[in-house]
Amino acid sequence: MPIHNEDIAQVFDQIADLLEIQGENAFRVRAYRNGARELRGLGQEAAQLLAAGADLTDLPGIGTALAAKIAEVVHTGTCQALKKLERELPADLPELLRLPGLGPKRVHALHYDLDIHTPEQLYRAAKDGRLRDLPGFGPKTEAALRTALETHFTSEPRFKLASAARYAEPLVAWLRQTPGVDRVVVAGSYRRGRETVGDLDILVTARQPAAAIARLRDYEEVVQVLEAGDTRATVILRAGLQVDLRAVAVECFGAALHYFTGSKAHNIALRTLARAQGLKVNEYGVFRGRQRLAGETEASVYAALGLPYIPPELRENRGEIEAARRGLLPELVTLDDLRGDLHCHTNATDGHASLAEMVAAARQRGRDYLAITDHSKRLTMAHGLDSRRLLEQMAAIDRLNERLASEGVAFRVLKGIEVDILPDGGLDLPDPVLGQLDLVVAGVHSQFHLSRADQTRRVLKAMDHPYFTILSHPTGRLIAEREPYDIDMTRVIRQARDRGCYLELNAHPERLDLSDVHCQMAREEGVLISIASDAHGIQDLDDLCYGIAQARRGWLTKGDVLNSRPLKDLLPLLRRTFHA
Ligand code: DGT
Ligand code: CA
Ligand code: CA
Repeated sequence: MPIHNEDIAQVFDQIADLLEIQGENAFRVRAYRNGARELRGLGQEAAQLLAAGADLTDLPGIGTALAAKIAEVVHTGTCQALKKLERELPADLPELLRLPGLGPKRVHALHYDLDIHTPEQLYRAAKDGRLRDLPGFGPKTEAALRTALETHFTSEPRFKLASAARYAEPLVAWLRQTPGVDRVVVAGSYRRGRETVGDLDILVTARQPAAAIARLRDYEEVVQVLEAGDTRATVILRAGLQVDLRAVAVECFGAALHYFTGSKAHNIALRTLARAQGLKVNEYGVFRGRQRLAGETEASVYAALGLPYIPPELRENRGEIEAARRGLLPELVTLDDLRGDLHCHTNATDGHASLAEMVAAARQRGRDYLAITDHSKRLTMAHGLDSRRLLEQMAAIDRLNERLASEGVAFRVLKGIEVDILPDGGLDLPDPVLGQLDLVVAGVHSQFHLSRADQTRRVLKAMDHPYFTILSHPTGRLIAEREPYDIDMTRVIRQARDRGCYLELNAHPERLDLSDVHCQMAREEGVLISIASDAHGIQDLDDLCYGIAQARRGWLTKGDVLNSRPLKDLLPLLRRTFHA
């Protein structure tokens, strides 16, 4: 297996976490975190650079120690320094880091002050009220951990869609190479584009199903075979992800694909509709009595019930069957519909590619525009821009645009900022500066715990601001890590409608914020959505595909998406018609 930059970055992140848990000095910890960030933003594979004889210490943030470790991981697949740290600390300790609200500093306190190193011990301590007095904890954290641990013990782990894709894609490619295998499709929640996936449900058609099953068992990431029959198997991959494989007959493929794509709620609703027509639907087809009416394709299954094809992302029993019956299904937005990206960072703040590199990468991806929206000054950790530095960046963008125009390139760099929304609803930079930008993306980055009334008031007030254009990551949630802040989204959406501004669907795989349901609400109110990467490096520009999956689940059409507009139509939309 080739070693990807992401694999090495994960090793560095783990080292940084373990060092921080041990209380190592911040400088060393940061070196590994920077190294991980650098690797993720690198335009090429480190393994290829090494093979070409490149000196990795030429990369920013990579010194001799890190370069040696990159080479070690590339050549051996492991890292002795990480192994050593893992031996020094209890094996279950890193698992605690996955709990919401627990970073290395808090895990350090749990380990060294209370000798806690398993989720079970932590749960007992939370129940006994022993956590609240630890430094950095309090009664609120203690209660939140207790709730989180209760679900931790009762629920299976779920994988974020992007992470499931990292395992699914090479596995599908592997299965496709089986002689006699024709179709290989991942069904289930993965195909519906859900933000997290419990397991992978793979369907194949094959001349000899046994060959496909054998090929799966041979896959080098399979660590456990739970079940293997003639036409189906269940295995566990090294990452802990379960895979269900089923071989089905060609003439039933559509019916099986439909059945195993789900959702269960959609399937049940569809079967009810079928029964009312005297029909029966199962994984083999659509039947009237013993006569089989359809099943070779999914479209034939829907057609037999008198319905148009319903895209997988809509199959959640949230009104899609009724809409299909009435001919009111939306024509869902696609990745090709996006003309540009309205949220990204450069190394002027916490990004790791330069302005020129980000622009070149966006052009390479066939986009027509890219808005540069670095952080504002209040985010000191991210080295946020003050007025002076922002004006300098704007001048640099003007020069870059002039150069592109003189070369006859039809691409526009838009001048923007991701300005901090202050706790009182003010914006973190003065109007005379904001007014010179093409757009102002504004977001909440602090005080997540305000009451619902205060948080809502804060955001509504910010939107009253004459230069406010787009609300970034509107609820602040991080999937499986941080709950959304308590905010009245109905009022936020109506305010956006009334004030002529927009909401972002942040496509970062850990955010996917707006949720699908809120996208649907925004669409109903006629509020346009910006599907934005929030890229902090070149590779992140590709995350738009996850935003598209979420947007489709939220019923969005091309017309509902701000950045589906060509530049000439976009620019007037960015100019606010409302003035406070
Ligand atoms: P997940 O894996 O938890 O993210 O969610 P799914 O939707 O992939 O669910 P999974 O893997 O349990 O099952 C895959 C599909 O198989 C599911 O979406 C619909 C279908 N299915 C599973 N069990 C049932 C059932 O009891 N009734 C019906 N109608 N369909 C089922
Ligand atoms: Ca599944
Ligand atoms: Ca399954």
